[in-house]
Amino acid sequence: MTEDMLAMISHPDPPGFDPLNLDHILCGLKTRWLGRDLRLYTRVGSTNDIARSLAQRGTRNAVILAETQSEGRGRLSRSWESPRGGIWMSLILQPDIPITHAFRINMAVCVAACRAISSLLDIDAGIKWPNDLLINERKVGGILIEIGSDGLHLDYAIVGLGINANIDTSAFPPEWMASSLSYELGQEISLSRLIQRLLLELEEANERIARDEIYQEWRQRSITLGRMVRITSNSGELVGVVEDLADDGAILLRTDGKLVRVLAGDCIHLRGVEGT
Ligand code: BT5
Repeated sequence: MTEDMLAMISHPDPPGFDPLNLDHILCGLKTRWLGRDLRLYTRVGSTNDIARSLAQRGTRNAVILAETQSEGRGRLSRSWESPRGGIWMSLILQPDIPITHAFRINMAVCVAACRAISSLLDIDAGIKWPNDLLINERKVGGILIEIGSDGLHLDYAIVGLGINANIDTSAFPPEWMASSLSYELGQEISLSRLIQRLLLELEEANERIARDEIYQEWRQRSITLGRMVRITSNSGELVGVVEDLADDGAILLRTDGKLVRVLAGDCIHLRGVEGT
C-alpha cells in the first residue's frame, strides 16, 4: 500500500465530501494538452514546490493537484491555508512570451480562473489587484506565479492556483475577508468539473497570452479599477484612487494630485467605486 493510500484511509471523508478523483477529472477533460499529465497527491507541503522540482528536472506542461497542503504559500512566503475541499493546483507551463512580459502570466491566469468560475457556476468572480479572486468582496482564491529563467529567457513558469471551493472559511481570521465558492453559492460544487473547466480556460488563455485582449479582459474584470485603495509596496504606503491599470500590470494611482505607478505591492480596497 502506498503512502498516499494510507493517508487517504487515515483521513476519512466527511459526509458529502467530494474527493478528488483522477479518472473523473480525466474522463471529462476537453483540453488538447493541458492536464494530460495530471498528478494527484493526497497531501503535500506545497504543490508549487513539487512542480518546481519537476520543472528543474525537465518536466513541462504537467499539472500537480493536492487534496491538502501543509505548507501552502502565498506571495512573500505568506502561508496559504489549504484544507480538504479546496483546489490546490500548480501547472508547469512554458508560455511563449519574452521574460520582460512575465507579468502577462498573472493576467492570463486571473482571466482564466474568472471565466471558469463564472461560466460553470454562474457567479461573477472579480480580480483584486494583483492576484486575488474575489466574490462579493471576499477572497475565494489566489495565484502565485514563480518563474524559472537564466535571467534573459523564460524557461518555465510555475502557476500556483488556490481556490476555496467546498471549504468552511469561518475559522479563518476575519481580517482575511475569505470566503468559498460553496458558501457564496449555498451549495457544494463538483471539484472535478471545476478543475476540468479551469484547465480548459488556462490552456486557452496560455495560447492567447501574447495578445492585447488578455490585458483588456484582465482590466475589464478588475474590481480594483476606480476604487479608493491603500497600496503597500517597497517604497511605502500610498492611499488614492486607482485611475487605471497599465498593460504591464501596474496600478496608476491618483494620490495627492499626482499620478503614481505601482508595479508590485499589496492592495486594500477602502471604499466602493470612487464617490460611492
Ligand atoms: C496568494 O498570496 O493569494 C496566492 C495563494 C496561492 C495558493 C496556491 S495553492 C496551490 C499553490 N501551492 C502553493 O503553495 N501556493 C499556490 P497572497 O496574495 O500573498 O495572499 C496570502 C494571504 O491570504 C495570507 O497572508 C492570508 O492573509 C490569506 N489567506 C491564506 N490562506 C487563505 C485562504 N485559503 N483563503 C483566503 N485567504 C487566505
